[in-house]
Formats: sequence, structure tokens, C-alpha cells
Amino acid sequence: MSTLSPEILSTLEAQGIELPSWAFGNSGTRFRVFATPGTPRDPYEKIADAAQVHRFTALAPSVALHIPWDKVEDYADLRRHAEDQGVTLGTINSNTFQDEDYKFGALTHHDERVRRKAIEHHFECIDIMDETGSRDLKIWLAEGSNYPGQNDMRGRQDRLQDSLQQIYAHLTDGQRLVLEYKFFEPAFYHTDVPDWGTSYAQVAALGDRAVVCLDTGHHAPGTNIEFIVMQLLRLGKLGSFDFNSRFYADDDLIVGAADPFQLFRIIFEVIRGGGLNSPDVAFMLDQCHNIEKKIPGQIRSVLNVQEMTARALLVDREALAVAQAENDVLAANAIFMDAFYTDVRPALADWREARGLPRDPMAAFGASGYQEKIEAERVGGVQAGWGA
Ligand code: LRH
Ligand code: MN
Ligand code: MN
Repeated sequence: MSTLSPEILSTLEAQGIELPSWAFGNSGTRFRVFATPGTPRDPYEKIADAAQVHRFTALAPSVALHIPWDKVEDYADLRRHAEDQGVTLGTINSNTFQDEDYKFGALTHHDERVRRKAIEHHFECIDIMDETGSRDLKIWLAEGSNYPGQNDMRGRQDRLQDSLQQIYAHLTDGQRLVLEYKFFEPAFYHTDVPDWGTSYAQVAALGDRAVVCLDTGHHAPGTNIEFIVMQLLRLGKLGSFDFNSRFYADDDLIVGAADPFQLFRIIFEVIRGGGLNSPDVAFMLDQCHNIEKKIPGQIRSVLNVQEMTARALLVDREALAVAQAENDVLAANAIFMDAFYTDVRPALADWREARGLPRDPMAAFGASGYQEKIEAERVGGVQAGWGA
């Protein structure tokens, strides 16, 4: 008998996870970027690869772009290409971290010329969103300082608010500004948007269509991330997730690989807070596949999210509420853990098969010949990479 009720299955059927275009390009560490055979040479090929993930899982209907990494001549054409492949274009990510001018800051910079350039980059991103049909502009800032005394942290915070106000004013109805935080890197002493509280303070001052992005790899070790999820949902400000997993810092490994239990706990709070399958909370991946094959890496990732969602939906919330009300600590914990320890993989495989999807999407992709085809076809060109 299936462990998953029809109600749980219909909730799972509605799940959609956005893929990052950059997961399909080559990436690495500051020590080495290894080339992977078959890697896309342009945004069109990245989208074609992303569409394979959706084809084998029905879980990944949209692709996020990063500008300028995914710069093209004609975004309406790129949009048509995506739709032809059965996916849509999603979040537009701005990029103010790879231009020489931004060495000492972008949206926080004290030099008005540099700050204007960074603001105008975001205007350009909004123009692109109009063409791609994207709703969200996601901003992550690599800004901060390395040495105490180097910068006026307060002045930078004030300039950031002013910059964001200008960008926010440029959005059209229905578009959102999503501000991502990260506790360190590339700056090592202070970071201008280091935590959810700063991101929240900055977006709350803008308006309803400004929200926070929580990247699961952007916290100090030991942080209770599900608490932050709960709080942002409670405040109506959780706009999106960048899912990935980490052992040490911003590792960008496959979501659920390092700590499946943490992923379970996060998704449980999403469900508790009404954020699952809510249009207000975008589920995205933000990962890099430095040494493994990229398309199967993304397939594994979306399956991990689906699996932990299924387990989190299995928590008997009524029984949990009773145990909590009775202060029955061990019973409450046991109810929670019972769901986490339930192996839903056979039930998910049956359900996939019943919907005309492969029981085992990893194996089906492997047998499809697509990987061999791109490895043969894409030789000789310049492979797109993280930052290219
Ligand atoms: C920063 C970050 C941010 C960027 C992406 C490439 O570490 O998480 O989301 O856009 O990596
Ligand atoms: Mn991120
Ligand atoms: Mn990151």
C-alpha cells in the first residue's frame, strides 16, 4: 500500500522548482574550473538542458537567468525557445560582482558614478524581465569590506536603501524585488546584506512587492534555518529559496546531499507557514556541479526536494499539535521523526509511473542518449561557465 495519500500526491503534483541556468555551465573553485564534456555553449543550450530535467521529472517548469552571463540579442526569441522546449523563463538575477568598477561596492558605493552604473544595470534587468515575462528580480550583493575601519558601514546602508528605492520604483505591477543575503564572501570583515534581518529591514522599507530570498548555504554553521523560514513566512516576506547544501561555507552542493534532515525541517516549516505551492514563495535551486554531470545532478536535486516534501507532508500535524499541547516532548519528537524516517521512494516511483513518467528519472535520462548526443555535438565551441 502506498504511504502517500491522494491529498499528498495532488500537493506533490503542483510542485515546481526553478532551475538556475548557471548549474549547466562549467563551474569550480578558485583553484580550478574543470570542463565537463557536453557543457552548453550559450543560454539556448543551457535552457535545452534544463528542459531535459523537466521532461524526466515534471518538476522543473522554469529556468532562472543571470545577467550578463545569459545575455542574448533577443530575449523574446529566447523566451520562445524556452517555451518550445516546454519550460518558461523565471527569475532574473542581476550581477554586480564581476565588473572592475565594483571592486569597492556597487549599490552601496560612495562614488555616485559607480552607484548609478549599478542602479542602471538593474533597470536593464527589469527591461529584460518585461521581455522574458519574468516576475522576480533577484539581487545578491557581493558588497562589504575586509578590514575594520575600511568603510562607513552606516553610510553604505543608507545608500543601499536609496539605490533599492530607485530600482523598486522602476518595477512594473506584478514584478517583485527579491533581496538575497549571505553572511560573508567575497567580503571577509563586514557584508552589507549579511543576514535575513538586514534584508528584511531593507525590503520592508520598500513596499509589499519587495521580499527576501533565503539561500540555504548562506548562514553560519549551526544556524537554525527553519526558524528563519518560519519568521519570514510569519512576516509575509519570504519571497524565494535558493536551495543547495553545504558542509563548510557556500558550497553550492546538491540540495539534500549534506543534510537531508535539515531540508525536511525547512520544508516542514514551509508547509506549516502556508508557503508550499504558494505563488508568493518561489522554490529555486542555486547549485554548481563542479565535478559531476550537470543534467543528472539537477535531476537528483529536484528529486531530493520532492522526496523531502513528501516526507514533510507525512507529519501527522494533528497528533503533533496534541503532543505539543500536552508538553509531551518525546511523543512530539517521535511523530516528527516517524515522518522523516519513512522511505517514500517506492511510493513516488509508483506514482510517477502512473502519471506516465519514468519510475527512475536518473536511469531514464541515462538511457535516453541525450548526454552522449551533447557530448558529441558540442565539441570545439567555447563552453559557458560560471561567469561567462
Ligand atoms: C551568491 C549566490 C547568488 C548568486 C549566485 C551565483 O553566493 O548565491 O545567488 O546569484 O550565488
Ligand atoms: Mn544564491
Ligand atoms: Mn551562494
